[in-house]
Amino acid sequence: MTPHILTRKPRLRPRNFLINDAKGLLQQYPPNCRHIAASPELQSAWKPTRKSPSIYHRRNLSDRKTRQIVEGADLVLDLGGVNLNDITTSAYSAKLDLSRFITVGLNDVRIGDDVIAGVRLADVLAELIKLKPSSSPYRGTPQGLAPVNGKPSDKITMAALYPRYAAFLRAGDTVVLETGSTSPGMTPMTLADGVRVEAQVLWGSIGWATPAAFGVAMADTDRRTVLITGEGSHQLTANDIGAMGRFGANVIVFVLNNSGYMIERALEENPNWTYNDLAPWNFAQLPKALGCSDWYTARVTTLGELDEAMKAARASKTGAYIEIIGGKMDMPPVLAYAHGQLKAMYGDTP
Ligand SMILES: Cc1ncc(C[n+]2csc(CCOP(=O)(O)OP(=O)(O)O)c2C)c(N)n1
Ligand SMILES: [Mg+2]
Repeated sequence: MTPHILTRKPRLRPRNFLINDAKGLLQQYPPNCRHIAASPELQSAWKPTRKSPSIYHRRNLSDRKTRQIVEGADLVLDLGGVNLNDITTSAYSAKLDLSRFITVGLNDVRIGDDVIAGVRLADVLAELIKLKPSSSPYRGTPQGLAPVNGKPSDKITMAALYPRYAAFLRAGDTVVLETGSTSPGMTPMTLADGVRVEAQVLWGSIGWATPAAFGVAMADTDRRTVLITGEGSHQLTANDIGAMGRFGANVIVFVLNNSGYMIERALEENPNWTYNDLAPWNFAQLPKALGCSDWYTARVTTLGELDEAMKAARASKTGAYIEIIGGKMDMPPVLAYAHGQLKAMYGDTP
């Protein structure tokens, strides 16, 4: 039998405990049998770094081998109860056989039609972890970062931007990801060991990430907080940049300005529907207007400018704010895939 773990962010215990328990559990199986499938929240907390096991993201985000192993597993241990929807299955491309699932919910365990009630997820994990390991501990296969491409004079494309974000992030950073094209763009990226990721893709309420980054920065001043957001989401809560300045939170902020709600354009029949257009703010001027007079700010349109701004932001002792000008319909790969699958996902819309 080939066991796998499928899990999402449970609220029962601090997430790191559960991740560690689940990792411990995996150690009990031979290396070729240990793979993780996770929802966006947990994927982000458990990035495929050099030391961790390979992850089954959504089908079209995962490498072929991991995909084959998870989709062909005899048993999938689903911790928390994954909601299989258009986003989590990557436009319904995942081939997960639910009859092979054992779902350990917060308060019950489901195996086929049988429900065992009154069992807590944390308690089930605590017992499972006691099982005697059948092999030596897991050793991850080192995974490299995506190569950084493009000439300094090139316009900023998503193909060039996401590998740059990945290369920019380093141990000791906590990156906060906004809903929109940012999350599907960042989720497949391998990051350095020691980078923490915060996201709330399950609820996907836009505007969350800017104040969340403020809170994350205040909660742990030993780490550097990096916010990656789209400009549409940012417009809802950008006032919290002022709060960052007021309380001395030295967050590095990246705002992708792609002239509107791009993820909505990607997922709708009519991308140019007026709902997706925004008031054209001068984003790079916001920090000054909001009282962050000593922040580093930049508005970048080319890769050369972006690379320079990233260096300056990293060197800055105060906060930094970089407005990145992107294409109106330039999508990260997984979103581009979904854009081509609208009929399969949503059928014929009236
Ligand atoms: C409160 C709320 N309103 C609306 C939505 C629908 N929604 C999801 S993503 C998005 C657009 C995000 O645009 P932006 O932040 O500019 O990111 P982009 O996709 O353009 O990179 C919208 C409107 C939502 N998820 N939450
Ligand atoms: Mg946008």
